[in-house]
Amino acid sequence: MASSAVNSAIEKLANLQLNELSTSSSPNLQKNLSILSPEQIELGKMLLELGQGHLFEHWPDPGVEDDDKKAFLAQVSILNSSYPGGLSSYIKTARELLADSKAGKNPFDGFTPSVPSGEVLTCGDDNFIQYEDIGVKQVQNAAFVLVAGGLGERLGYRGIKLALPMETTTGTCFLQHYIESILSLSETSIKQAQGECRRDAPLVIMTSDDTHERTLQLLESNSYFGMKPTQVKLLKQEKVACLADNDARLAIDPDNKYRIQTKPHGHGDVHALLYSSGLLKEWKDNGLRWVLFFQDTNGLLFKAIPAALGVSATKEYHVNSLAVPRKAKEAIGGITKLTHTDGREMVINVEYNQLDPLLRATGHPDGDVNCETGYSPYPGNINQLILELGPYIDELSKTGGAIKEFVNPKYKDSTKTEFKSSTRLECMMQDYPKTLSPSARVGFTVTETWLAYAPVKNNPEDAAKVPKGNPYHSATSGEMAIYRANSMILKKAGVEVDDPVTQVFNGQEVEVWSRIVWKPKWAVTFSDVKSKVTGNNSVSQKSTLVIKGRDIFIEDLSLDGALIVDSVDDAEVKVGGSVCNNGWTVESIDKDSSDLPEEVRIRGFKIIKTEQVQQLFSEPGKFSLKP
Ligand code: UGB
Repeated sequence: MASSAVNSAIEKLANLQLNELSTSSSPNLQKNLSILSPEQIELGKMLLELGQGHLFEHWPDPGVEDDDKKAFLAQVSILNSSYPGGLSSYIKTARELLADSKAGKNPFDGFTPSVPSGEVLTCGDDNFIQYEDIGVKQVQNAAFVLVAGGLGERLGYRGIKLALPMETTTGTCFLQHYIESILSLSETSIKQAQGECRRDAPLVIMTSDDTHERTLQLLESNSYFGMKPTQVKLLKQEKVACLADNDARLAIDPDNKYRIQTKPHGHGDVHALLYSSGLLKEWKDNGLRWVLFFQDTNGLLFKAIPAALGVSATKEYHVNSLAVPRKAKEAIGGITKLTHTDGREMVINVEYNQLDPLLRATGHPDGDVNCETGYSPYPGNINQLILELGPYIDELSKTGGAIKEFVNPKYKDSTKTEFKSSTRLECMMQDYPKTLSPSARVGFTVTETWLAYAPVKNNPEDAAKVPKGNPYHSATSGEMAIYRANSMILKKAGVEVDDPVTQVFNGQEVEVWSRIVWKPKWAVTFSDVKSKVTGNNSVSQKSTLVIKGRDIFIEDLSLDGALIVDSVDDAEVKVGGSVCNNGWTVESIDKDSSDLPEEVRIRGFKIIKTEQVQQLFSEPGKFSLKP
């Protein structure tokens, strides 16, 4: 007993001497060793070894602000454990990337860009319908991953973007629409692939400290919008440490000297999080084959998913990126074929801020410009990725999900020795293919913009400054795009829909189509729409048509006003005849009027509900609505 006490005392003394030796470069840390646990001392030593002694320069004697010192090391512990390879790896990469940036090294050095070829789809034609059919069958083998950790600084909305109404005719928010789309697609998939096993499609939502609580609350206060809570998993990404200078010295938070300043690391974190969560393996064991990634505010994305999944399955793509024709200088990346002088080739997204310099450096003196089609020759990446699960797991087993990072410091002057503000490493989910071997099957699928892409990213002031002809990517254009897409789809299905009128809201000129909205349970594919619309139908421009029930059939309807039809799942309703009323109108509002909610102000208009035919069929059976 006595000898073990002596041994332990000797050991403590030896440790103390060792710790004092290895912290001698920081007298302030050394003075405080007695208040720290062995783990905290290890973290402190690690920081010193990584050249981060400045973090202790302001540390007072033991007894003063001890809790703050411990909280600081607790944060260091999180920063260390949440980054693959820990802080030492982060700082090493940062030093390399900062040196490259200072030297003006082009990340695409040695690569020549050219226009790649991919699958181009036209909504409604036979090819599209065929791919949709194949894709829908595959949905039951798919998991869905929504990246929603972004703060949406460009939009400036105070809430989380997933809670924003996608359109204000029904007020459905993005998350509700996404979840209902997944549920309906799964339902259709299971029906079509008769006899095969039934399982609930998993949905992962990547959140961050900026969005996590509010995302959870949105789900919980709406009963997960009809999904089983066990179907949905939230994975929270951590922010990464900010860098104060070219030596990658960690930046101290200006508001708290005992915190390292942190900033988001980018949507690329999703791969490491999925890998470390163990979900990928679980999905594989459950027989899943696809992982579909998507972003927080694109109300059209599910219109292209079935066909794109059909392309993935047919062409056996390991990676399939969805794209739309891109306007030069539009803030979306360009899908580009890069060929290296050593013969390497890859098809990859070149981010919008890098495409112009890359083109100029490789013999295209005009940079990022439109070609004779009026669009950039490089398809625009809309960051909806479809990955085949097997090869994805194989790759992640090698990389742990780490994605090639970049750094984008804003220098004070041309000497590039000081930053205007701290910077950090970032990574993007679409950079995943960068580490793949040349044998990987990487492709992309282009669909029309009106069908697949209408993000809500820009605040009204910035949207109004977008060059004429380029998309606004605002709440105004995002909502109008929903009406346009639904109108165009009905037109393709044989309905006479009036041409739109042009109006200006929040300084943006937009096409205002009939306000046609349907729930995903009514139709998730073009074939669904076609099967539910027969005879001679017409919808005037001033009209609003809202279809909420599953088995609602539109037959010989003439609509000039507002019509809202809902039904329970066991009711079959035929809607026809002539509906004429004063309807719902779109009225311009002042974006600065403080008595309106922010969701309305950022659109510049509101819907005035004057008169409508509204009918709910709440009993099972066959019904007809012919006003
Ligand atoms: N996001 C996160 O989950 N975590 C983060 O740390 C950051 C973002 P932005 P960006 O298709 O529209 C991307 O900011 O970065 C989520 C592509 O890089 O809206 O400007 C965030 O919540 C670009 O190539 O987009 O540009 C959101 O859901 C182009 O394709 C998503 O990541 C463009 O999107 C995107 O974040 C586009």
